[in-house]
Amino acid sequence: MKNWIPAATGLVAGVLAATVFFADFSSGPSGSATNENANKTNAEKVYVPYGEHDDYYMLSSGGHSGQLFVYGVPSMRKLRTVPVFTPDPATGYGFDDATKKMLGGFTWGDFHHPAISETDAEYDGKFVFANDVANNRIAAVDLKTFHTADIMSMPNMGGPHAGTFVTQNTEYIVMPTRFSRPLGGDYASLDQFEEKYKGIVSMVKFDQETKKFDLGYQIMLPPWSYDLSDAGKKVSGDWIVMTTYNTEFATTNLEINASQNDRDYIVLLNWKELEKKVADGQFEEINGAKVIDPTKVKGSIYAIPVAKSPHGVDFTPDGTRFIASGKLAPLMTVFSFEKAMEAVKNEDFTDEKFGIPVLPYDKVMEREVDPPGALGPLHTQYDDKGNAYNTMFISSEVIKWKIDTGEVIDRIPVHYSPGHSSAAEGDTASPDGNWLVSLNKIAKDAFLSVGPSHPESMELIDISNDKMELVYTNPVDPEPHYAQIIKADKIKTIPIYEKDEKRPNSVWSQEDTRIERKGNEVHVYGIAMRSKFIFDAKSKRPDELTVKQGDKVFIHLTNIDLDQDITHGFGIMDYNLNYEVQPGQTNTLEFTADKAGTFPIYCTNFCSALHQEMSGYLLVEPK
Ligand code: CUK
Ligand code: CUA
Repeated sequence: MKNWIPAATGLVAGVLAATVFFADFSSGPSGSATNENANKTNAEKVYVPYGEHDDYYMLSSGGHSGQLFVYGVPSMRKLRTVPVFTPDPATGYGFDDATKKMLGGFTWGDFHHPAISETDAEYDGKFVFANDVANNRIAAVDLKTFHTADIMSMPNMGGPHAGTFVTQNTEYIVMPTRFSRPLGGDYASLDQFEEKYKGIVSMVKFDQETKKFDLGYQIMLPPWSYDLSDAGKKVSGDWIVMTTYNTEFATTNLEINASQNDRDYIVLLNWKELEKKVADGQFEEINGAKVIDPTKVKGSIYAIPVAKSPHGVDFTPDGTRFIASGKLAPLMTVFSFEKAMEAVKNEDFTDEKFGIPVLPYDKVMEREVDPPGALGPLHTQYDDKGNAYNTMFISSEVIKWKIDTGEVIDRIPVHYSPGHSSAAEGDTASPDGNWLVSLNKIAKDAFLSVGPSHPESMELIDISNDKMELVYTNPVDPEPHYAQIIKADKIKTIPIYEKDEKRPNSVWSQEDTRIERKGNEVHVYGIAMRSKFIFDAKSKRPDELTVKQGDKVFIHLTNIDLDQDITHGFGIMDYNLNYEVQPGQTNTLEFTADKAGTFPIYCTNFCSALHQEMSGYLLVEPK
């Protein structure tokens, strides 16, 4: 997306000059009597006193940090970075065995779109799913612990940018690819683009009991380059929509070559019918995936023309319409789901591409919304009063308009170049309609300078009245794309990991601690507690671990402090190792003691007044 900033610079600068605008902390009473924010200043609206908590969690993409950023709304205070696709020394994520295995050797990821699990088209607060555009991975974070529960690599993909979206009961997590690519990433000359390169949609299952992913099936599509997608709700609950931006089959200079056609397509597909076809055996097994090919398996997949190079497409809360954002065409296009179904039923097709029937634009399209001077619409969010909110990347504003009539109700400048915005409960069948956060790519001089690269920004907008009001601006690390805002009481975290004597490798009493040697493997069954490590209580020095150079060492550590917030860390000097055990948790660290010498071990997480004393030694006898 950054590559179209240069073309837009003039416009951005123009808007900048015209609308230097800061959050007004002194504004007086406003709004209706029913609005609980009425009669509050902007500063009061975001102020959450000590001891009280925010009304919402905002689960935000951490972009190419690969992590999940967690905020409170309306305070906009950052609560935590949850490591997902990238190792994190602060929590030892990617250092202990289980998380290291989950990361599969990758040291970065590109997480764009969080999707909270849903029940009946409402966020249920159980899990949040994430896409790694860079390495074709999908992750699930358990919202009981805010720990990543599973990561799966998906074959045949070319960057699942167009995910992550869930169907309305989390039957599937949908992951369409951005880049077209030969299946399996095999070699094929770019001259064979149209015939050999494919777009793939992965339909991923997640078992909430075992907390494991399973690749349900994949859909093979033409190399049109898929962008943002969404799953239907209620009447449209069996359907998925996706935008495409390269129906030109450009293989170089996409900036120009993929922007030639006046229309690209929206792909509309019925995941439930396709699921049945897969169950009927109508698939090919390719690189371990069940792949459906629309040139061989007819029906269930359709294309609708849309204004050139669209970006996002989003179903309305009632599921009766979907709204595409033009990106290059300054339009929001409202499509009728009912009319699309009529065209499908009557086989009212204008054309067929790669076995995919094309529906007539003028019959399925209900309205084009084109506010004067608005440029670069990207994504749509909703409130509880039938309004849509669009971010305008180039004209740097959020536009509020009535879905039913297309009437523009209000426009507000944001600073600057918003990608997504996120409304409270905004992707559900019942958005809350009080807050919207604009996720801006450029902050310019809004904050103290930290050098040539400035922070990005999040701007909190009060949308509870007809007129939108900007109430707060927050700097953020690079680079949130999308975020979802969920009512805080829907997320039920656990205070500690329950004691479980049957858990493999766990030790719960000092007498059971021990060091066992099997050939050149050394297994430590140890305890972390305030304020000591116990590797072997019977030893002269229970916190000493002596091994031989070349030994494979496994440190199984259980934190027996069953008190909330008493986490212990475990760092080994010069070994580049650190991991943590949260209250009641057991984690294993595996490493080869390849360096001989004397290495202090210490608790890295402050845990008591005697935290400094919580230490020991690793002694590695030379060969
Ligand atoms: S994309 Cu970044 S602003 Cu990855 Cu959701 Cu539209
Ligand atoms: Cu345990 Cu610090």
